[in-house]
Amino acid sequence: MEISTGRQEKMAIYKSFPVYGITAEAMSAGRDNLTVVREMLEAGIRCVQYREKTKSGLARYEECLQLRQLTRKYNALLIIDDFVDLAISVDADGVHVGQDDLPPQVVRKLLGNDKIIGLSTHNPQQLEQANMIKDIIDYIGTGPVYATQTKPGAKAAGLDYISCASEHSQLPFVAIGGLKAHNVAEVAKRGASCIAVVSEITGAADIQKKIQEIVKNFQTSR
Ligand code: TZP
Ligand code: MG
Repeated sequence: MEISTGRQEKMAIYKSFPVYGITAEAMSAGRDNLTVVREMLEAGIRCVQYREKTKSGLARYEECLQLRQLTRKYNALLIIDDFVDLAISVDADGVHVGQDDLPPQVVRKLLGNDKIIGLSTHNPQQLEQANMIKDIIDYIGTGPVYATQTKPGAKAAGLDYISCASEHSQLPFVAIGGLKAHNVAEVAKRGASCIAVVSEITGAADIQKKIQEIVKNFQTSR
């Protein structure tokens, strides 16, 4: 399958900032997702994933309609975690799926060729499988790097998995899991060029300042 210009343009936006933002309203110090995402966008984040697993379908839809308007204002991507129907309904830029979600090939059929697809991977075998479908998906997630409360039950993949992705991934990858301002330098040293930081950002008293700190610590070690 040929990579469409729509997908290429979206991936150029994805690559334009080193921090990938993800919503987690339950870890947002009482603020709603719209408020938190606005702060992320003001700080320069250009790729926002909507990840809300327990809200109702209607609540997710109404919230994503607002997030779609907001992300468009900033020329930023809106990626939906898990729910392909929601992504289509709000004209999001793509979908992020895990190993136990709809297979990427099926997601690609449903979304068409202009949207981007991200796939979570947790070990070298899954990374090799992602390489084999590199014309179907656009990027992979690699982690959890460290243990995290944000994804209960997930076992840490460790820093060595980031080195492995740097060496072997044929797709852009975003390191995720337990990343904080104080440890992103380690991940940069293993060759990552993009990091997803969830609770450290959503829970920060000053979100913009926290993002600046993360970017500074990450960039100086690359
Ligand atoms: N996938 C792997 S770890 C994770 C996801 C969605 C959550 C990471 O959250 P945090 O708060 O940055 O550790
Ligand atoms: Mg999922």
